[in-house]
Amino acid sequence: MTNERNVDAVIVGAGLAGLYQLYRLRELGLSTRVFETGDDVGGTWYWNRYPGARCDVESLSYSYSFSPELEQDWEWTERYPGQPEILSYIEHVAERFDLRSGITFRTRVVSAVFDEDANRWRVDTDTGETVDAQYLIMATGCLSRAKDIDIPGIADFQGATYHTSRWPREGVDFTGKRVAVIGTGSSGVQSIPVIAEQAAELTVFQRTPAYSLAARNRPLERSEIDEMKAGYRDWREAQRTSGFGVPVELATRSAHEVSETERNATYEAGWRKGTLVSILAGYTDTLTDAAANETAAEFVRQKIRERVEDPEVAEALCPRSYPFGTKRPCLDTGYYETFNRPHVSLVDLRRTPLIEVTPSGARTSEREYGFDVIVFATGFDAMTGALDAIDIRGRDGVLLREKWAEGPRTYLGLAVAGFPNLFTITGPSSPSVLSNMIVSIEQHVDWITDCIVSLREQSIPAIEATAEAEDRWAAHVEEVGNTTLYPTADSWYMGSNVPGKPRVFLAYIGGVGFYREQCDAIAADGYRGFRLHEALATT
Ligand code: NA7
Repeated sequence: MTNERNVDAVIVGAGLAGLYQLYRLRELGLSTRVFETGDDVGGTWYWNRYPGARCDVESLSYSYSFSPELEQDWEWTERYPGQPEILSYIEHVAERFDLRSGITFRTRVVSAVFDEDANRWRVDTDTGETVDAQYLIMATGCLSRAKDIDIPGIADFQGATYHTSRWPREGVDFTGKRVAVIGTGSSGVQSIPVIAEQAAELTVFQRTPAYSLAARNRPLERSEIDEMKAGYRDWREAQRTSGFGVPVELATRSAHEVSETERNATYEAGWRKGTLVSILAGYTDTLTDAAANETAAEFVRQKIRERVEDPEVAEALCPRSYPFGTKRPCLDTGYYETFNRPHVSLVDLRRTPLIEVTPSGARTSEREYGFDVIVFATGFDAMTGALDAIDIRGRDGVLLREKWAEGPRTYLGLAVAGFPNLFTITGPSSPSVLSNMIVSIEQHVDWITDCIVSLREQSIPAIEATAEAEDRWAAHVEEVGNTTLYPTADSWYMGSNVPGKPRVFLAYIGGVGFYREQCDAIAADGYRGFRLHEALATT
């Protein structure tokens, strides 16, 4: 029923996380409402329809593992799945498990208030519905709220503007148009080559260059699909115990232990594999030692120089201001080669800053440009943006975003002290964006589901992280983060892409497998670090 007002659980969001959570709770026979802003399922893959949008994890790994039949039946066509194929997959899942019937679309949750006497959440939506639920499960995504675009003059621009994460369903025709793309993270790097195919002129505004690696995307061969399907269970297990949710052979040596020739041969082999981590995984210290990292960074820069004909443009495209891998690397198809095309140009905003958008284009410190269309590929208020956008009030009326004013604090990225019965799937301080998301999503959903089962078996009405456990987890996340180079970069992992956002490492780099062990041990230990509110009287 999608109109019940009093349910066991409300799930916010119908992307990969919300759908699987709905599936699991329904299995248990719990009454559930799911609210989704979009008019269909898909979350990230519903909204990010920009040309060239593609997952940077291989399709055979970027898929649900919970149903062996699903994993055998579904046929991926490409090594790296494009957005339309992923969305079809998610739609298939929704159809196959009859999930749409449990979702209220075109509805945004605007507030959720915890009632301490009843141990329940009151959830309000922008359509005026109020629903009462024992558990509130946030499946709102890590990269779902676009960052406010902080460039003056946008409102006066006479042409069309688009944000990559809110792309029109019907697509955009760039034929004959003078197009600007602002931003060169994954969304820019993926869309720029495709937009260049159509546009009359394309100008790319780059503030910080990405380290982008050639994806070597290709159709999947029958034999590799069959091989994966034959051993899928073992592969899934290896994913769950791996560092990043994608099994890789672990390095045993430091980059300093080998000669430059040997190092470059290792990097070359990684480059040929064409995965996000294949160069990073070459040596034990790529992400922990600045000098070791620099050897890999320079290898990638050299590849950029080989792909770009104009040496000046190539240098401008070479990242230098942060270590390789400390901002999520990109996987591209023809990105650098696009700058060899005569109608494509690069504006280096470090050299000539962007002053404003004008009615007819944009102005840098150097000159004015005329455009018909501006595409913003300017990124997200990652990890906390979607949660902060909702008025979530816990114990004593405390607002979650106020509690998080100095940076998010959670226990395991799953729960928050002062917010009983609230669960955050892939929340801040969990591996989430530092992993294959779908592996982390399944782990969190399974953990939350088991937790709910345990609470219900013991008639415990509420569970709440303790402030001490939360403090210890925050200290651990920070400590582990500080053993790496991640905190040295100005990245969205650190919150530093959003002006005024506290600089905190927003994800846990302890590794997917190690993290899972900790979560499981805490559950096995009677939910250590959580306060279980008194069992209900059984009389
Ligand atoms: P990202 O990776 O945050 O990239 C955003 C890009 O936009 C980045 O190059 C930014 O430069 C640039 N940017 C942001 N604001 C401005 C302004 N005001 N002026 C100029 N340039 C700006 O977001 P994506 O959507 O590409 O990718 C997000 C993740 O999705 C990605 O990592 C994958 O996991 C999938 P900056 O670096 O801030 O100097």
